[in-house]
Amino acid sequence: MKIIDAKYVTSAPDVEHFPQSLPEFVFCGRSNVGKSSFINMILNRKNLAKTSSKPGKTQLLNLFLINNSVYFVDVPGYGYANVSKSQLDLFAKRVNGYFRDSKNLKCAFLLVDARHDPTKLDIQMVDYCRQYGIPHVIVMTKSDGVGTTKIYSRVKATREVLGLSKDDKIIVSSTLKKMGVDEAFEVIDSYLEEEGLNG
Ligand SMILES: Nc1nc2c(ncn2[C@@H]2O[C@H](COP(=O)(O)OP(=O)(O)OP(=O)(O)O)[C@@H](O)[C@H]2O)c(=O)[nH]1
Ligand SMILES: [Mg+2]
Repeated sequence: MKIIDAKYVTSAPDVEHFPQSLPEFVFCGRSNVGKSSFINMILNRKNLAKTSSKPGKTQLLNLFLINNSVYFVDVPGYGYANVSKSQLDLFAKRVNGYFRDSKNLKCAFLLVDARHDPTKLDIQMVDYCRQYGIPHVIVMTKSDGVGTTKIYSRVKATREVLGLSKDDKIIVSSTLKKMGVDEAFEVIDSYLEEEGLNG
């Protein structure tokens, strides 16, 4: 898929508010893990998805329309202590509702921080996808914060903690080094081809 056009469409509380029925790719993970930054990087747009050093920036399901044919969905992050419990509950409700109700979700990009072992909530997210048969791929963000010699052991540890098999794909990513773009599009293209849609 070559990005010809990418634009922000709307922020919606649920899938009923999505303007069109199009194939969707969702980007989820802990608050501040780098979801919005990853979207901007792969779309090669600076601040299309709003990023922030303060967690909890993304609160609704933010929809981006790519080449008038695909949606990228930027969802609220989970599990950040500085956001009130009631707000976290609302975010979780929106994300769970999205997974439950979306009929067009092709693949979930599950982002985890390369610098640390996946958290309990990360593990839950992967288990959830497995349980409901949601195609998913793991993205290890902020890999620039790990020395190049250490990254292999970080990938290995992440595989172990998340219980991934050899065939489960991991994308090592860094927005500073622009790493992970081609790999992300390989995944996206493979799902679009499956649908007979050439991106
Ligand atoms: N060094 C480094 N910093 C990154 C990377 N990706 C994201 N960041 C930084 O991490 C912070 C959070 O990034 P966001 O993209 O806003 O994170 P998010 O997951 O969308 O956060 P919420 O919307 O709050 O859930 C920002 O300060 C980014 O600049 C990366 O690959 N390397
Ligand atoms: Mg965000």
